[in-house]
Amino acid sequence: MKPTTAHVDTFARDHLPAPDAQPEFRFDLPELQFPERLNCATELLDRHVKEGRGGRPCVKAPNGPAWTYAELQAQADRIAHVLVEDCGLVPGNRVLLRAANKPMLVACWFAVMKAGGIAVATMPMLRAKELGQVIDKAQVTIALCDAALRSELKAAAAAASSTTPARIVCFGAAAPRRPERSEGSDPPSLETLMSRHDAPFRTVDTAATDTCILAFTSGTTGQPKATMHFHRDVMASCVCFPPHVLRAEPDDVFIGSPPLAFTFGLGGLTLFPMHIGASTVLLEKAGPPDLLEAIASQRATVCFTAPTSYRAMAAGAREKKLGARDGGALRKCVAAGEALPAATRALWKESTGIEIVDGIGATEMFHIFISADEAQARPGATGLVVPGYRARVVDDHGNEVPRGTIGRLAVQGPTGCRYLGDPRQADYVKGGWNYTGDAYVQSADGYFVYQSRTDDMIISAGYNIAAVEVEDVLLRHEAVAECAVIGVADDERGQIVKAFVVLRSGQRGDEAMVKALQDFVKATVAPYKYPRAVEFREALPRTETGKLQRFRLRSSELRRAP
Ligand code: 3UK
Repeated sequence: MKPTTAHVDTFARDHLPAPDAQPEFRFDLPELQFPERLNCATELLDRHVKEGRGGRPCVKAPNGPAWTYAELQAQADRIAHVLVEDCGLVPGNRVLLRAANKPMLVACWFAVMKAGGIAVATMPMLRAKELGQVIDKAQVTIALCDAALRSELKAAAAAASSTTPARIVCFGAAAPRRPERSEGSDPPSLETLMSRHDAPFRTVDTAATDTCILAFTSGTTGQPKATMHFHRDVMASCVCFPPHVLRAEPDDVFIGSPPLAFTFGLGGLTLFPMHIGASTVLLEKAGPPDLLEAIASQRATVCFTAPTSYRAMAAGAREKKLGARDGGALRKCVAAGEALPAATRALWKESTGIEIVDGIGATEMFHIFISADEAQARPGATGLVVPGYRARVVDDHGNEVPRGTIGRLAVQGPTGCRYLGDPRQADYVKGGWNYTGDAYVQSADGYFVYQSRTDDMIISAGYNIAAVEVEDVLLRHEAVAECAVIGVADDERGQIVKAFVVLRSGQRGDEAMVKALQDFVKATVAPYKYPRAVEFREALPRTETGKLQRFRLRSSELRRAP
């Protein structure tokens, strides 16, 4: 009989939360019945080649390589050989990946999967301090790094207290001018090592329950948390939201902004297209202007990005006629990461004809678990529970509250929270349910309406005020480019609503503008929700994944208090 794991290095298994601290996993759909042995690289990559689709386009960069499925497989196979034969990887080892979104990062990711390793992808923007925390926490032994990003990683590896210092192999360096001299001093590049291997690599026969990625949570304060996901979880993410809500086709061309180190990006820009044999365009720079340009030039059809990015692209999208309605190629747009304001949904629809597919996901849950397709979309609501998941709104004791009542969101499904050796497991998972930290209201007909992070609800003079609702109103004002609303301490009212506003260019942030915005809110929603304080900013603090960092706005308020 085969052992229940292919891992020789048992680090991940040894640091799983105790069984009773884990959520209950549910496999309620026929497509969620996974075999005991499962490797996601076999399913997402090798299978297409084996079944004759090797010549189909798979992954490209606008100014870089364009690989078919067979070509990506050949690259991944060479890298897997390098990992095993040159770097000594054994199944279960953690491999840190550091690069902007590009085909070579996807090849490295699949190489790790094929070799039975555990991918620890990192956001390109991370600095040595954060990378050091990742190396220590994940006990990284090997790192594959874009040469352009190597200096911070080298500094991190040198400073890390990890007992097994990471071996760093770099790729993508400009060809050295005098190769004969640099060969001696620098370790060989990944490309050099790859050129010595051209045999196919036999994908390791991993267990469905072997951990294959450690995904670090983004944007929070304090010690980073690493979530653990199995080969089975990766495949589960491909058979819930994508076929039941997104419904993309093999001829679709995916594009978007989230880094592949963020599970939103990994799913939307690699796993989901590859599961159906479609293709994906990866952008190293994917700010709104770059993304807009690339959607047009690549004739992309499915886009994954954050709500603010849609808002920032709306005018350009109309000009460039991106939407299928206007003769463009774009036909499906997914927003996640934070609440999609109804104003942004409406703006994007006017500009492109496309109804955005909103979806809430989380690093802990791997991907989207509440969403709505174009036909079911309801402005201001996230949507309905995605097939394969269960969700409910509960009180502080875990009891479901009546429809229409605000409470905590609790979720169960085929994926769920497993923090790597972390006592905070008990904050996210209670009684078998995952608590995402979001406050929601469920409508009588089942729609989930986002209210706030559970710690973001503003309570002013006894009123519950959801920050996103006030933001949505402000975004409808013509002078407002971006905004964020928080509660700040107030002697008289407990808290007051404060808005941080980024104005459109040409608008003046003066007293008259403050008054205009306040009056606008009072005229649109219940007047008690208006922002008593308004501050104009050049920009708002965001994570690399585009998520607003309200805690940074809150802490800037605390520091200013007398
Ligand atoms: C918030 C949303 C309202 C919410 C993610 C899709 O964002 C992702 O993962 P993170 O771990 O953050 C999770 C938290 O972000 N959020 C995400 N989407 C929405 N709030 N409406 C939404 N549509 O607070 C959630 O708890 O960074 C999103 C897929 C994979 C992901 N990792």
